[in-house]
Amino acid sequence: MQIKDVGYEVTAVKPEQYPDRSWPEIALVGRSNVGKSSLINTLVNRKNLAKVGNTPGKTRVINFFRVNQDFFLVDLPGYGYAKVSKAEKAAWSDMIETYLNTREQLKAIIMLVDIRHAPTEDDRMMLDWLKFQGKPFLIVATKSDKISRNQMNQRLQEIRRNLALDSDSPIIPFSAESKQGRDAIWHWVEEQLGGGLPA
Ligand SMILES: Nc1nc2c(ncn2[C@@H]2O[C@H](COP(=O)(O)OP(=O)(O)O)[C@@H](O)[C@H]2O)c(=O)[nH]1
Ligand SMILES: [Mg+2]
Repeated sequence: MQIKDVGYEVTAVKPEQYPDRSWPEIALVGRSNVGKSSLINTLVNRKNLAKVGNTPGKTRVINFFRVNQDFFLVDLPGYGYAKVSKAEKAAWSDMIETYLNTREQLKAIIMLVDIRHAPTEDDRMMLDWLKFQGKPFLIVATKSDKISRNQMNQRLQEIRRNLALDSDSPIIPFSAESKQGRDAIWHWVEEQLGGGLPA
């Protein structure tokens, strides 16, 4: 993907605030602190387009970033952050579910898991939903720079097993530090956008 133009578009907490455009959208989901904002910045070659390392759980909104006047990358609130009230958790999952269940422009979903850790119950719930709803999804195993090359395949297999992924479900190791996986993720995104975009 040739990045010609990227920018922050809008922040939303409810559907009326989503961008009023028909561009396709690729959404990122994952636990708080898993590296969603870092992945967006790495993909678009910007240091701080999406704010990284905010107090975990602080991102209570949906941020839309435009790419090349063609499509949006959508940064959803992180789930699974322990130190918030039940009511607040319910509000977040409602925000995430409303977007995922109703947004017609949503073409595909990237789900992030930390390569070092076993997926959580929240991760499994998200994955069950992804399998059920039928849109394409990609698993990205983040922070791959934190483990050795030897550990890598073992960790990927472990995650695959833990999430009961089909053997044809893609899983890509990624590092915002080394940029490992960046090209493969772009390749997948381009496939989802279906060549309907200008070259
Ligand atoms: N070593 C390393 N740290 C990362 C990587 N990706 C994110 N981080 C760090 O993990 C923390 C959370 O990242 P962030 O992108 O804000 O996660 P988000 O809450 O999912 O948006 C920050 O301190 C990042 O610097 C990575 O690939 N490698
Ligand atoms: Mg973030």
